[in-house]
Amino acid sequence: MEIQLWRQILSPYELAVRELTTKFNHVIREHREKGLYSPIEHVSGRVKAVPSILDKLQKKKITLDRMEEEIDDIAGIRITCQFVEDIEKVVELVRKRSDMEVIREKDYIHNTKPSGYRSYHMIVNYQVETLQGPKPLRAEIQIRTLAMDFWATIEHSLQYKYKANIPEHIRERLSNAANAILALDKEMSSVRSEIMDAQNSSISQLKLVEDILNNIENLYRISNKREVNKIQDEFYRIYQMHDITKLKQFHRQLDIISEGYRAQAVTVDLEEQ
Ligand code: 0O2
Repeated sequence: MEIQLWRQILSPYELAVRELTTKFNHVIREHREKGLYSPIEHVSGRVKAVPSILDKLQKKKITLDRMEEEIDDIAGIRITCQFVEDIEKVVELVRKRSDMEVIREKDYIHNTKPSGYRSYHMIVNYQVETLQGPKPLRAEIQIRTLAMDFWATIEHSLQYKYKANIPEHIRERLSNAANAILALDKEMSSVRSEIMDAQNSSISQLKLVEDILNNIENLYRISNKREVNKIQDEFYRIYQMHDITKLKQFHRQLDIISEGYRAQAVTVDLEEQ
């Protein structure tokens, strides 16, 4: 097939990968904006490389004209989570979305592959808009923990190097490493609630500080600079105390002060009209 034709065929898949990556990144942002723990830690995506598509076609004895019908992972999205428990949450989240339709799920978490590979795969129907009109296509969403991803990435690069013939002693080491990853995920799950509490309070503290800084920045526009400098110094003093209750109190007071200044600014505006 001509290179130009490959570009044309793969272009909607590139769009799908960009859109899906943006959408799942937005899920992370929405959680953080609400001060909530996000079950999605990281999102990445790729369009399958042409040689990799050709290898798969050959391996599965698929003709080129059936490529789009038979290969599910031309568009691939990878979602990594911190904990095994988060995977189910992400799966639910994908199932509930109205902009994609799940057509198949493969649970390699409960049915670990003989290689030691663990991951949850969802094949979805997704539609992109192109100059030629709407284009329905399929995408594969791989959901796994950071630890599973670490193992899969290393093993994948060895598969690439050795093709199907990874030497026995390496295979054995990989299998040991897969068991270690399983144990690591279990260990992390056992302290999940403590880790989540710590992360939640750090997210809400970050949000609080962000709100305070925005408030102070706005005050510079509408009030006396010397007054705001004093408020800012007070913020630094409280911030250094590492006391979230005091910080929350300061935030509330700042809100009241800002309200007062805003009301004054509106009155002056009205008087000038
Ligand atoms: P690449 O280079 O990542 O694109 P099937 O459902 O069997 O008809 P398929 O697509 O082989 O078809 O399904 P499967 O087994 O779910 O594999 C899909 C993808 O999962 C693979 O794509 C890999 O990305 C990943 N995967 C599956 N098994 C393993 C494994 O043992 N080790 C690693 N590291 N990854 C795996 P590709 O096309 O094989 O490769």
